[in-house]
Formats: sequence, structure tokens, C-alpha cells
Amino acid sequence: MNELKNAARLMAQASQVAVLTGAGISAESGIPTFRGLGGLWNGRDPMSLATPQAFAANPELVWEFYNWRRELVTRAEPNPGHRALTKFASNLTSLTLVTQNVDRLHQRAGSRDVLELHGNLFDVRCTGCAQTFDSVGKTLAPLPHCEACGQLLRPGVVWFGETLPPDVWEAAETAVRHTRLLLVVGTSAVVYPAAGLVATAQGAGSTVIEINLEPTPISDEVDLVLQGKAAEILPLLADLL
Ligand code: BV8
Ligand code: ZN
Repeated sequence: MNELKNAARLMAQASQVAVLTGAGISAESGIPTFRGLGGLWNGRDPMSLATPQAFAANPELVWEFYNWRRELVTRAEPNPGHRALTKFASNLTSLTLVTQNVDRLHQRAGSRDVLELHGNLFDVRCTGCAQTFDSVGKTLAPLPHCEACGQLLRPGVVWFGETLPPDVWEAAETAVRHTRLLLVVGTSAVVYPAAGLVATAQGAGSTVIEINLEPTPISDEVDLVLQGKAAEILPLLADLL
């Protein structure tokens, strides 16, 4: 319990707090994590599907994967971990929420100005004219095409080998450079450049706190590790703030 109190004290003292979340914060909403046991989809490794090459080779299979995730996320609800972060925003001087997740559960929990480093499942983009539209609540065809130019649509996520949206990445790096405390929640910290934000925060002399079920490559480097479920720890932290 004193670790929790220690973390809450450090957060309350920090003039600026940034939070970096990964798939672990959505686990209690029933969304399989990328690399955990639930990380397999129909026996396929998501890593082999979340690439431009996979989409070029078999767009129907990749769309099946993303439509399955869209349905799953649409039926899911934000959990107490997502909701606790919205309470942080009102109790802290300045909070920037950066997520690697593509499920928009932070926004559905009420978080605003979320920096989505890897895009999201609902913004759909045309491979021809690059028009993007929000497909929330829409059922997409197995191979959706653009109404404007007829070309194939793609999920508005950042695939492996693709660059992150420059404006979002810029905003995330700037926020982490200026933060006094970075809270890293539910990420295996293996995907770059997102995971590099931890070193950026440390380089700027910030305190880094990690919340995760198990040790990760950054666990030995951070100032404090709160081991456990994000959906349990974050609400306790919010009550202490
Ligand atoms: C880039 C969107 C280059 C899609 C995602 C070779 C070629 C090209 C690039 C590379 C390469 N080798 C390495 C790279 C870089 C690559 C990379 O980092 N690869 C890794 C795997 C080695 N990165 C990229 O390709 C990036 N782009 O580098 O571009 C470039 C540069 C210049 C010019 C041109 C190109 C793009 C990366 C973005 C990929 N897209 N998502 C989709 O979702 O389908 S990333 C994907 O992984 C998800 O977004 C996910 O969020 C992200 C990270 O995973 P985590 O969120 O951490 O989830 P994970 O399952 O791993 O872990 C869950 C954690 O939660 C665990 O620690 C677990 O213990 C914990 N947990 C579980 N339950 C709970 C919990 N914690 C708390 N409570 C719980 N209840
Ligand atoms: Zn188009």
C-alpha cells in the first residue's frame, strides 16, 4: 500500500504528468492483448497481419482480422482503469494521455485530446484518394471500397514498418520531454518508437512509474513499479490523488 501512496505523492507533486498506455489497460474490457495468451487470432499472430505486406497480399484476410477487432471493441466497455484516467485529468495540474491502443476506449471513458500513436480501428482511409472517414457504428463490407474513387479502403491504423502520424508523434514527444512524471501502463514496451518515450522522459529527468501485471524490459529502469492490474491500481491511485 505504501508504494501506492508513494506513487500518488510523486504524481501530486509533479506539475506535469504524462501517461503512456498499451493493450494491458484494455485487457479488463475483454480486448485480447497483442502479445499475451489472447494475442492469437484464429491461430494467426497479429504481428503477421498488421503489416502493409499482409494487406497487399490478402486484403480480405486482413480486413476480416480488423473487422473482428472492430466488432469486439464496439461491444466492449471502458473499464475502471480507463475511467480512473479521466479522474486524474481533473485532479492533476496537467495531464497528457498518449496511447498505443487503437480501440478508442479512452475516448469512450471520457478522456479528451488522446494522442493515438498508432491510429485507431474506426478511422478508415482510402488507399487511392486518402480520404478518411469515421466508421463508428458502421458495418463494413468484407472488402470495403471508397465511395468517392472506388479504390480499396484500409484500416486507419499504423502497421509495422509504417511511420507514426508526424503531428501526433511530435505532440507526444514534446509532452514527454516537458513532463515531470511519466506513468507507463499495460505495455510490454517492445514496440518502437512508442517505447522510446520512456527513455525520452528519463533523459528529461522525469520520474517514471510503471503499472503492469508482470516485469517488462523497462521494469529495472523505472523509479517505481506497481505490479498488478491496471483496472485495480489506477482507481486506487485516483482516490489517493
Ligand atoms: C516504424 C496498430 C519505421 C496496428 C501497432 C523491421 C522493419 C520495420 C520496422 C521495424 C523492424 N524491426 C523493428 C521495427 C520497428 C517496429 C517495432 O517496434 N517492432 C517491434 C515488434 C520489434 N516498429 C514499427 O514498425 C513502427 N514504425 O518503426 O517505422 C519507419 C521509420 C521511418 C520511415 C519509415 C518507417 C510502427 C509500430 C506500430 C505498429 N502498430 N498497432 C494494430 O493494432 O493492429 S503496435 C501494436 O503493439 C499495438 O498497437 C500495441 O499497442 C502495440 C504495443 O503492444 P502493447 O500495447 O505493449 O501490448 P502487448 O500485448 O505487447 O503487451 C501488453 C502488456 O500489458 C504486457 O506487458 C502485459 O503484461 C500487460 N498487461 C496485460 N494485462 C494487464 C496488463 N497490465 C496491467 N493490467 C492488466 N490487466
Ligand atoms: Zn478514394
